[in-house]
Amino acid sequence: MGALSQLKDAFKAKAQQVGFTQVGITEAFPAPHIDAFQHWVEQERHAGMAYLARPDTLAKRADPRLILADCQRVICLAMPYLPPQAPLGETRSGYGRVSAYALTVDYHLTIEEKLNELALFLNANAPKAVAVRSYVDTGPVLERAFAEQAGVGMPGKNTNLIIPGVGSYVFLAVMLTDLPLLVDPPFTRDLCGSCQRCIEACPTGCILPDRTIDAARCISYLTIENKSSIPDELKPKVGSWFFGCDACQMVCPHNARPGEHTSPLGDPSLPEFVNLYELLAWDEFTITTRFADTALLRAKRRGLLRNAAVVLGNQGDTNALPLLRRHLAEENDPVLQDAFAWAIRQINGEDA
Ligand code: B12
Ligand code: SF4
Ligand code: SF4
Repeated sequence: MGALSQLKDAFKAKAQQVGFTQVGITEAFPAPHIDAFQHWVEQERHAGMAYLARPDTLAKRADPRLILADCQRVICLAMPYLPPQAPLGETRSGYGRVSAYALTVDYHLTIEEKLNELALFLNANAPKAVAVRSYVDTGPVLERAFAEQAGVGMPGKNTNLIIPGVGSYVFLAVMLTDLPLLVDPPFTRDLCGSCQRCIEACPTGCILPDRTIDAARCISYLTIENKSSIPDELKPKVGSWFFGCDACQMVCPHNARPGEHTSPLGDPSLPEFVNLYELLAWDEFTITTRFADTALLRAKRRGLLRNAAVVLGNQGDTNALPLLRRHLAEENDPVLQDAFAWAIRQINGEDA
C-alpha cells in the first residue's frame, strides 16, 4: 500500500501541474446516483439526446467495468475555465452571446492531451502495466456523481458541480483505471442551503426540484444539442443566448469570486458576443474556418443560423430585416425557414 499511496500523491501533484486544480479518487462500482439518472431518462428529460437512453450506454453508466474490464477506480479531475465577463442580461444589438465554456479552443481537444499525459505518467510510475480509459464529457460515465463521491465538490440545484472556493466554471474529466489507488472521502456538505437564485434566474424555468433539469427547456440544449426548431413558446426566452447559457451559474454565489481568474486552457479564441450580421453573411466554409477548433461547430451552420435568427428576432432591430428576408427566401431547410420567418414576425408583426 505504501507504494500506491506514494503514487497517488505523485499523480495528484502531476495532475495539478498540468492544470487540474482538483483531483479525487473513488471506487468504480457501484456507480453513485445511477437511480437518479435512470429516473431522469425514464421521464424523458434527456429530450433529443437519444445516446443517453441507449441500453448499452445505460449499462455502462451503471457499471464502468463494462467500459474497462477490471476497472477499480474512477479518478475525477476538474479544470477551471474563464468565467463570463459581461453582466447577466447585457445585450448588444446585432450580437449573440456565447457561454463562457465555449470561448476557448474546444476543451475536448486540450483536456484530452493532458489526460493522455497523465495516463503515461501512471504507467511509467506504477508497479505494473496500468489500464486507463479517459473521458472528458464524451464517455458514458456519470462525471458529476463520481466527482461528488471522489470528494471534488457537490452538484448544486442547477446541477452544476460546485467546488468550494473555485465555483462551478470547471470542466470535469474522468480516468477509469484498474490500479487500486487509495480512495478519497466523498463530499458530503450541501453547498446550496436555502438559496434559490439559479431557479429564479433560469429564463425557461427548467431547473427541477430534484437536482436535475428538463433538458427540453434548457437554453443550453436548445441552442447546442437540439437539431430541430426551437419551440415558439421558448424562442423569446432564449433572449440573446446564441450558443449555450450561463444564467444559472452567473447568479450563483459560489461564482462570485473576487480577484484574478486564470485558466490553464489559455485565452479565449472567440469574443463573448458574436456579430450575427457577419455570421449571416458567411458561407459554410467561412463559418467552419472562423469557428475552427471551438465548440460552436457542434451546432453546425444550421444550428448557428437558427440561433442567430432567434436572437435577432428577440432583439427586435429592424436593421436585421433585409438579411433575415434574404435567408428566408434562400434557405430550403424547414428548421431555418421556421427560425427566419419567426424572427421577421417578431420584428415586423405578422406580415412575414
Ligand atoms: C447531457 C449533458 C448536458 C445536457 C443536460 C444537462 C443536465 N443538467 O443534465 C445539456 C445539453 C442541457 C447540458 C448543458 C450544460 N452543460 Co453539460 N453535460 C451533459 C453530460 C454529457 C451528461 C450529464 C447527465 O448525465 N445529465 C443527466 C443528469 C441526471 O445527470 P447529472 O446532471 O450529471 O446529475 C447526476 C449527479 O448530480 C447525481 N447527484 C449527485 N448528487 C445528487 C443528489 C441528489 C438528491 C440527486 C437526486 C442526484 C445527485 O445524480 C445525477 C445522476 O447521476 C455531462 C458529461 C457527463 N458525461 O457527465 C456534461 C456536463 C454536465 N456539462 C457541462 C457543462 C459545462 C454544461 C453547461 C454549463 C454548458 C453551457 N454553458 O451551456 C450547461 C449547463 C446547464 C445545466 N444547468 O446543467 C459540464 C459541467 C461541469 C460542472 N461544473 O458540473 C459537464 C460535466 C461536461 C464536462 N466534462 O465538463 N449538458
Ligand atoms: S443553462 Fe440556462 S436554461 Fe439551462 S438551466 Fe441554466 S439558466 Fe436554465
Ligand atoms: S445559485 Fe444557489 S441554489 Fe443555485 S447552485 Fe448556486 S448556491 Fe445552489
